[in-house]
Amino acid sequence: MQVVQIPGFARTAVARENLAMTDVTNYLDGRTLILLSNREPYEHLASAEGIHVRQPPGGLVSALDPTMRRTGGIWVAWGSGSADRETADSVGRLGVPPFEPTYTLRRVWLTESDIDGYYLGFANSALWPLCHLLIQHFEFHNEHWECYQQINARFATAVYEESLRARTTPQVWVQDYHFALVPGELRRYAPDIFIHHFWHIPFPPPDMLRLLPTGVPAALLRGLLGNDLIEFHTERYAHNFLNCVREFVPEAQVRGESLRVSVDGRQVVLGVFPISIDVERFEQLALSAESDERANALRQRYARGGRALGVSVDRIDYTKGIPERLRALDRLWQESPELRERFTMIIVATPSRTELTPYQKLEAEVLATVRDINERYGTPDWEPIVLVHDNVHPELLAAVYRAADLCLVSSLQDGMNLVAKEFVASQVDEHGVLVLSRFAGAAEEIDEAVLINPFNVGGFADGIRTALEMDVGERTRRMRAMRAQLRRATIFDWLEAILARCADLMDDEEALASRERRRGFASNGAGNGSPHADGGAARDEYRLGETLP
Ligand code: ADQ
Repeated sequence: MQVVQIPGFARTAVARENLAMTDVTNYLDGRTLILLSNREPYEHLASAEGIHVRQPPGGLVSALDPTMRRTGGIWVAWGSGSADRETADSVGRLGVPPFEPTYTLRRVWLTESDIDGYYLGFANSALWPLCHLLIQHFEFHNEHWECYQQINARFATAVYEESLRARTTPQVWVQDYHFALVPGELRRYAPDIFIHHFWHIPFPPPDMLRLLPTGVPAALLRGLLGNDLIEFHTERYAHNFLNCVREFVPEAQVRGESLRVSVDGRQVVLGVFPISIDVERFEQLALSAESDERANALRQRYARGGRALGVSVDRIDYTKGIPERLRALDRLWQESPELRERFTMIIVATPSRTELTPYQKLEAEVLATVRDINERYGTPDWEPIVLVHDNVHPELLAAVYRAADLCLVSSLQDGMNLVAKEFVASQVDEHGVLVLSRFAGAAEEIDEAVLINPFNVGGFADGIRTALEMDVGERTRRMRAMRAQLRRATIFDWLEAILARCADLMDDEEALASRERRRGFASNGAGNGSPHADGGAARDEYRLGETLP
């Protein structure tokens, strides 16, 4: 087996490591971080030239990979690459990064039918639409739910096995809606382990969960209540979660004002941690000479003669409001003919979850609507919408964001929306306006954007007009304020805030356990001088549950 190194791969990885980031390892205090996510940080792919390794794009991997490399943790994920089995041992383990291993990747194998039921089925056809309040796309099949339970149990077992191998006390961090049942399952094997969970998408109000068959909402919530800490982007999502617990988990006591739940004699804490991006990386990409050249070329081609340039970047997903955006543009050019030829829109849209019918229909609709708009309004000199129907590398994205005078984010619902933040970080010339859906988590955080409601076509078109007509002074003032705000809240600040909160909670737990032990020793006649009576000794003695079920 030969593994080919992709040019630039190692360089990119090392460059990221060198970026200024707070050393969050302090907060782990020697513990082993076990991370669980659906997507893996390194994927091996077979090709004619041999086996390639690839780091899937995305903010989460680029923020967590350096942390894992420094701390030597364990990352558990679905082994999705075509050559993943050949590059791992018989259990699915391998050292990563592949050319300079510092931590362990544990791959979990899924069959086609597992993926259909757990990932495409329950996670993406039931939970995803419900969490985004888009019930017209909601589909429930009992076999998908059963598969989701089985696969969650399989991942929980893998995490548990890895926790037994960890050299120091493990701390488990679960990512997202693919794994709602993992914390509860893991807690059964390992009652004392510290588990926390980041929920990347909105958490819905109880009426949405009520669309699931009886018993399913309670099972999902009990699974999540296996955590010690659950992290959301916004306070609204945290309160929705608490309202769901009130409604579906009668044995739990909810304390809304302190964002806590008491259940099974344990405390579950909720926290609000809005995710962000690697701001410095986007800024550097946008400032590079290549970006400068690309941005100029883009403006010359699409924004010459005083034309404005708009951009949008999304996966083709019905939550992102792409048809609504196209309707608003259509309305704008219909009602304001003077804006035709004055403004070109670059829409970067990458296919996503193409196995699912709603996604196939949406893609076809987007392509047809763009064609129709271009035919109706286009002139020999002007193409209203330039569709980049592809995945674009971050260097090019940064240049497009930099070149643009406005960025349209029109999500119908969105946990946060990182595109809004990437645009702001890349706006090094400070001339762009962010037109942002009030239903994206980002709208609760970013001041100075032009907020729109994507369901209101006329209002959305007015928002675009406002952005186009905004004078330079106002644009610069707003962008400068957004950039200053973003620099104070990067993905590394997010990571640090979460790990710091975990450290505080673990200290509290250890102090409590230590007090209880002291009480126990006292009643057993053991003195306070016992080596087992302090928190440090408790940590050395840490034991997980006895056996796997
Ligand atoms: P997503 O739904 O994927 O994430 P988003 O936050 O916008 O949504 O992140 C998408 C990422 O993919 C961005 O980094 C963007 O640059 C990139 N991307 C999109 N289209 C691309 C293209 N055509 N080419 C290249 N890159 C592209 C989920 C939740 C969000 C939440 C994030 C993080 O749905 O609400 O913000 O997780 O928690």
